[in-house]
Amino acid sequence: MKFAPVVAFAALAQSASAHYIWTTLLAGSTTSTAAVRQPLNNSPVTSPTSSDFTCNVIGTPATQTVNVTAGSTVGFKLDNTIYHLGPAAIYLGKAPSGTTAAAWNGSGASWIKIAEWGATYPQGTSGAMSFADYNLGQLTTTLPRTVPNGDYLLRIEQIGLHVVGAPQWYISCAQITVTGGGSASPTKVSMPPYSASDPGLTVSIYANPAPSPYVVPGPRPFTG
Ligand SMILES: *[C@@H]1O[C@H](CO)[C@@H](O)[C@H](O)[C@H]1NC(C)=O
Ligand SMILES: *[C@@H]1O[C@H](CO)[C@@H](O)[C@H](O)[C@H]1NC(C)=O
Ligand SMILES: [Cu+2]
Repeated sequence: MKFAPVVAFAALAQSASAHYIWTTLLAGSTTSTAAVRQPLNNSPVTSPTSSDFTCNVIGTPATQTVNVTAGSTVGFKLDNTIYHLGPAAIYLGKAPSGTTAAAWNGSGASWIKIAEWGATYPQGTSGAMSFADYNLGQLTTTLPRTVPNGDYLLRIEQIGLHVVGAPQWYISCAQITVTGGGSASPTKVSMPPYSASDPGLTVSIYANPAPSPYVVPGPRPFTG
């Protein structure tokens, strides 16, 4: 009985340290923290309608924009491993002509999804649904070869669904310049690309049997 407060404190400390930050851009052979708009802290964004949904609460602005050849591997490295069950996605947003990645805030219908990590079946050993990104420390994909040259924000989101009805978004944006691209013009969306009532957000990951099929929120990825 008298140890109960100590146990409660330990549990709180563990849940706080279980948050995480996408600190590092991986782009071809380049690794950069300076190209990432560094989040203020590891607290998640808690609503798609938050003004911080596009690029998180910025603590330190990016000081670099990294050149990336279309067709290269791009992604982000975490300061931890993905601790909360839920999907992840990488989006690519084109800075409007006449502006730069550094100057753009991500507004407007400028975004495509280029990768997603969804549910894996059957259920994980914890009794919850399992997800393809769970426990990983970095997520990467191929920058589509056919996207036009120019300045872009590369944005990652991992959505913790561990508290049913209260999703947590772990988001970062990095500034890149694409070279060697093409002339594709895939359909673009604005941020947020879905609403809080999306079934991919309201799902109970603890339901047994696991809900099926699970659809990652947002459009399907463009792979060029
Ligand atoms: C990106 O490429 C341009 C054009 O080749 C070059 O001028 C610039 O220095 C490069 N930027 C970086 C950060 O390497
Ligand atoms: C983002 O930039 C657009 C265009 O410059 C501007 O209209 C909008 O108010 C900005 N949004 C925020 C949240 O700063
Ligand atoms: Cu957490």
